[in-house]
Order: sequence, then structure tokens, then C-alpha cells
Amino acid sequence: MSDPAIDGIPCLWMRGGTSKGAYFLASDLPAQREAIDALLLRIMGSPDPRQIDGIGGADPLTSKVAILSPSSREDADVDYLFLQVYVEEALVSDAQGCGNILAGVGPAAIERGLVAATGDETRVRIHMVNTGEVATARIATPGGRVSYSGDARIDGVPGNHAAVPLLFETLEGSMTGALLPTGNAVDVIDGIECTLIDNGMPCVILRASDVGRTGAETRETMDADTGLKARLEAIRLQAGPLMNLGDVTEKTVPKMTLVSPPTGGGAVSTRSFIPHRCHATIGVFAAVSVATACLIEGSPAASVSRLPEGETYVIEHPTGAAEVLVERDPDGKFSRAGTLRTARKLFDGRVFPRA
Ligand code: NQM
Repeated sequence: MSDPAIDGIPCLWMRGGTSKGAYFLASDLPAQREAIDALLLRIMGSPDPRQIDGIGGADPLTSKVAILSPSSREDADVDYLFLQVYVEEALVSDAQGCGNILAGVGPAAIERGLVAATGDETRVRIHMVNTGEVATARIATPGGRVSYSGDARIDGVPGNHAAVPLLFETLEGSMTGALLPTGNAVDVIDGIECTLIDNGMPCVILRASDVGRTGAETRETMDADTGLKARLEAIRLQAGPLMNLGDVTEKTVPKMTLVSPPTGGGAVSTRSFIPHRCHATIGVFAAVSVATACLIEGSPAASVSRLPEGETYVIEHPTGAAEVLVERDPDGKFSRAGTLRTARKLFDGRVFPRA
């Protein structure tokens, strides 16, 4: 029998959007989730604030994992399970999806032969196992090979790269069963008006000004603000059960997002906590959920946002902005959403977990 600590495990290390993670084939990992979790902790080097004995980047945004397998569904080409490996705790969570790491799934599936390239562009339908939704990614495959070079640029990533357009349908209530799981546009928790919303990612959205912040603070300032973080965590722990998520003490959802008026010409400005560190940008599904909240009358997001003419929302974040598309059908349902990301293969090899 092979020993991963001696023989290694095939692993693609990729940037997906503004995150970075390890992409595996399910067939290269143990069958049982418990064994997978234990292995991933050793691979990433958790728990340890520096993840010094593993490949994790000592940040929740670079301690992520995608597990790919042939699709279990007719309407998809590949199954994608996302796992968040905590940095400082011995925890691995499947209680959220990740739209940034999703951007690398199409390229990884083609690189690993799970999906065949079809001409200059390959459409990959991705079953997001965490939420049960299907995303469609368009991958540049000139000459039948994935190309990572191109002209697209996204804030939070230096340089230009091949565009990875992502399209989603029916994200409403992805993990909580309903767009507004409490049925309310506004719930008051600890005296603060919040919107508890899930259009792809369970989020609690509140005005930065209601917790005494401008919303223009840097990621570092937010991360050092232990008083604010404790207040947000107290709200989050109460919001979890209200959102049908149960006890969220050891879950990475709901995300906490502070909103404030836009300062760069966008629809709204955000500082997103995922949930214990401030995001360097904003998650893809979190951005879709924030854009959706801007359209909900009477919500804190609606009160500070400036709505665009069309259906493209520029969501400002600590290092720029992310553009998301949110479409409503005639009966008011949020039927489609999308965004543009880029991704890049950084390393393809074998990873050696500590024994
Ligand atoms: O919301 C971070 C990220 C994410 C998630 C997080 C994401 C999403 O930016 O779809 O992309 O919220 O933990 O990678």
C-alpha cells in the first residue's frame, strides 16, 4: 500500500479568482471524509498560524481545497466539492461553496482529463456539491489545451489573464432553503439592522455606520479590530440558527458583510468577514448576495447603495471592486447570476503531507 508521506499525492496548486488552493481528483484521496479531512490538515499544515509545515498560505483565502470527480449528474460534466481548511484550528468545513476556487475547476478538470477540450473554448458544467447548484464556466482552450493567458484583469490579482466567465442559475436559498430564510428584509440582532440573505452564500449584511465604522477601513485595520470582530461574531452566532444553519460556532457561514455608500463609482462598498478574518476582496457568491440585498426594499444594503442602470453590479471591496451580474425574472425571482474571474495553474506535482 502506498504511503502519502513517502509517495506523495497528485496535486494541482492553482489560483482561482482572488483565492488559491489545492485541486485533487477524488480518486487520489481516501474514500472517507474523516480520512480526507485528516489528510488535508497535514497537507496544508494546520493547525498553525503560519502553516509552516504545509502548503497553506497562512490565510483562509489560500487554505482552500477543490476535490474533483466525474459528474454524478446528467446536467453537469464534473463534480466539485469545496473544502475550507482552517488555518489555526484542526477543522475542515464543507459548509460553504467557493466561487473563486470554482474559477480553477474548469481548467483543472480539463488538465486532469475529466473533461475533454472542445475547440477554442470549452464550456464546463460544474456541479457544486456543497450547494447542489450547477455553474457553467467558459474556458479558453486554443488548440485543445487550456490557456491561462489573456487580457482579462480582476481587482486583487496583478496582471492580465484568460477570462473565465461563470454563470449560475437558481442560487436562491443555496444553503438555507430560501433567499431570505427568516422571511424578512430586516432582522434586528443585538440592536443592529441586518439582512439575512442567501443568493449563493449565506450572508449577514449590515451597515458599517451602525457598528461605528466608515466601511473604508483596510483589511489590516479590520483584522486588528478585536472589538468589532467580537460584536460581529455575537450577531453571527444568533443569525446562524435563524438562517436554518444550526449552530455555526464551527462553520464558516454565514459570512458577515459591512456595507457603506460606494466611493469609487460602484453600487456599494463592502468589508466582508469570512467569517473571522476580513476578506482581501469579496467572495463571488457573497458579492452576488450583496448585490441582491441592494435590490431588497428597506434593507440596510438598499439604504446605502447606488443602483446601476443595467444588471451589472460593481461591488467595491478593500482592493478594488468585483463585477457581478444579477438577473430577475418577471415574477421577481433572482433567476440568473454571473461574474468574470481568471485562474492560473501555478504548480502541478505531488504533495507530501507530514506523516
Ligand atoms: O463567496 C471566501 C473566496 C471566498 C468564497 C470566503 C467565495 C464565494 O473569495 O463565492 O469565493 O467567503 O470564505 O474565495
